[in-house]
Amino acid sequence: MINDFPQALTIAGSDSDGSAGMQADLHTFFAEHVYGASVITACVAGNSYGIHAAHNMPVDFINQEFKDLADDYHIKASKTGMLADTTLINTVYENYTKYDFGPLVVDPVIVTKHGAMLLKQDAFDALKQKLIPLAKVLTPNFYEAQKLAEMEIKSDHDMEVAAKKLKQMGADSVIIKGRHDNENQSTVRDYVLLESGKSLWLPGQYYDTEHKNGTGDTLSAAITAGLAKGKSVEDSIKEARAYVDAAIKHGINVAHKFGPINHYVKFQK
Ligand code: PXL
Repeated sequence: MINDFPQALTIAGSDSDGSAGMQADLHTFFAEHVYGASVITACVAGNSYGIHAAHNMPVDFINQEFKDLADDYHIKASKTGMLADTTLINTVYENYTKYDFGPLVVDPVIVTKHGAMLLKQDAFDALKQKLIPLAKVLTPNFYEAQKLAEMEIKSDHDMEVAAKKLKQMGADSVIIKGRHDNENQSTVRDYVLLESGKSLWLPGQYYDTEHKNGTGDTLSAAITAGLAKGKSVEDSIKEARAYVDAAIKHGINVAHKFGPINHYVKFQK
């Protein structure tokens, strides 16, 4: 039967070095056994040292990408990555609400591991008002959670308050990725607040490596893959974390500075 294989969509920017953005998402979809389609929003030129140029796609082109997928494919779940500015956020909003592309995972990409800004400051309002209310799952890192919730996070309690605030903005479920802030600390904990109100702390191993570019993209893509296969949000999040953990732990030796994680880990014995 046409379209019975699980299909997922990434709405994101292309990263020329393949470590992050759309490329990381597509690597992840492949590893998770879902077919990956892509709506490209922007392109960045860069490598493991940094981002050196960026271009946004024209709105008409993005509209056409959505239309072509809607006309032919049956996307079961989608995610957003780099959206760059208010125009692109509005374009994605309009298309996403026009077609059926399944539940949406919103990765509120703001800044890269090299410190390059991927979202304009004046686009925060559009992100909050348009995109977050569409999110089945919102996946901010520690920094993005502070920015979006407009508060400092200094304790477990703050993390819980920030997640509640983000849920009140309209996200069904929220996972805030923990920060590693202590030299002697070997674990890092993420906080999850589910649609039902159930919450959980997910402890993970901290790995002292610079090869972590694309970690957030990979996590949100793996959650999207889980949803595309019909898994629950909770199971999708837990399995996505296990994948990212393994992909960092069993790193590959690619690039000199902030290199990629190992998306192939599932194929290795
Ligand atoms: O990992 C965040 C990210 C998202 N999207 C694009 C990127 C990056 C980081 O480098 O280049 C296109």
